[in-house]
Amino acid sequence: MAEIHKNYIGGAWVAGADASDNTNPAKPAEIIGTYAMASAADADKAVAAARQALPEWSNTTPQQRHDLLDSVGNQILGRADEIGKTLAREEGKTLPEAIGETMRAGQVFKFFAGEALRQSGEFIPSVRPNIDIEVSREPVGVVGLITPWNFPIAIPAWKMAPALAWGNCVVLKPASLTPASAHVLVEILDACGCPKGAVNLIMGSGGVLGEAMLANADIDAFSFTGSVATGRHIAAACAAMQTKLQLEMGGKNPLVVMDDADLDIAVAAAVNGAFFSTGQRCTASSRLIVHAPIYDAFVEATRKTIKALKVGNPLDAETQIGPVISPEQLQSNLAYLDIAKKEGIEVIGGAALDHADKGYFQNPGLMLDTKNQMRINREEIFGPLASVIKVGDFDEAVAVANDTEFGLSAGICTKSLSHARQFRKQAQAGMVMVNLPTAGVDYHVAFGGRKGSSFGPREQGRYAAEFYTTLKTSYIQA
Ligand code: UN1
Repeated sequence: MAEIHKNYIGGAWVAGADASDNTNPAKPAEIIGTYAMASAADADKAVAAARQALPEWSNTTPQQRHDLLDSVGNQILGRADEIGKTLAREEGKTLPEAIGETMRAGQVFKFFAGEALRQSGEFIPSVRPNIDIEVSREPVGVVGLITPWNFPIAIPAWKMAPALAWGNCVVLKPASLTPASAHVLVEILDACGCPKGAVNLIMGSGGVLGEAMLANADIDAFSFTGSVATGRHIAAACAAMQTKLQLEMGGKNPLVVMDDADLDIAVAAAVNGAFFSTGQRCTASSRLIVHAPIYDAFVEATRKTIKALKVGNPLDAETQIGPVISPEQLQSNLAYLDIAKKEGIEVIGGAALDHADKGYFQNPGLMLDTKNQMRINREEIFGPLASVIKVGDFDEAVAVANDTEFGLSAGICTKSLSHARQFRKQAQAGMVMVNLPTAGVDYHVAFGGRKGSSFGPREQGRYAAEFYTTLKTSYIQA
């Protein structure tokens, strides 16, 4: 029998109630490995193990926490090629994208190793005599992390590293489609001497494990990245239990192209933002809002670039776009194309590809001359599809960009300092990009959005302290 990759609870590798095969979306017959599926009881054990480890881990010195995170970061960086290959095989992004994501995970650990040393408080004189005030930060406690399949190592890393840096214990539930990358990450934590129970990994169904975690009052805070529907469900459960919450959900990110843009930069930003990582990024540039005078030239140049993109096996050196994650996702993408066609929209590309390996391949697709009110421009598609919307002037571009229930990232391509400045001020989004794709973010600064995209404090950089610590204000009378 094939080896089963186990859950990690209280520092021990433990079998689950069941197991499932992790397959390659580029070659569904290829099994990457068999992964344990934890039960609801395992989830409770993982939470209990984290709770038990908390007094010791939260009282380690900043040096101890730094050293653990730093060596985890070094290990990840040293094994980036090998881990990236596993990631590409289970998720489907290209090998350079997968290695890049793995490096990002390593850099995140190194960054938060430094943050463990930089923790500080405030000393404030009281308004009353002979009293001093100290405002300090303490760990939140046990944090539940639920992560998506599209960044299967970077997102677990950017939730786990700050949690550990500031003395919290963790229960991680990675997406059931991509357990291998999270498993490797936890193996590295174990090998680097992470204390028993400080990190726990439970793999398997979100319905079973997510619900068990939500019902467990011993989890002090939840950080979730995934769909809007699941996020709202988690929010309702957390509100009822007064559990601290951070949500990162969908996007319908606008990329505005003004007629004063450098056309090459604009096309490169649009193609990268919309189609790289197979468009499976919450930061994807899915609405290309194009100023009428440059519309025809932009569409023509983008059409040429898309036609030349090589869709194929992520491990092949010439591949630029890997497969879609699953047959269900592919069907959903194709259904959106049908919706567009029924509305009379012309579509360039977008067809599913017949492939010898029966992978879930789809050509990148561009929907032309769409209206912002159409369903394809309201809902997140999460595939290699983008739409183009023509606008008459800058003010209309901004109005269309902001006319969405989401607000994660917004971009503009322009050579005008004034347009760039106005757009940065007016965009209702957590992140603004000038002459760049809406996707592709740094690891050391705040990440997150507004409106329906996000809820709670930002992730990443030192801003992550808002979520992973809680304030204490102490009054001391001498
Ligand atoms: C990026 O664009 O570099 O799930 C990161 C997502 C985001 C991460 C995007 N949380 O797509």
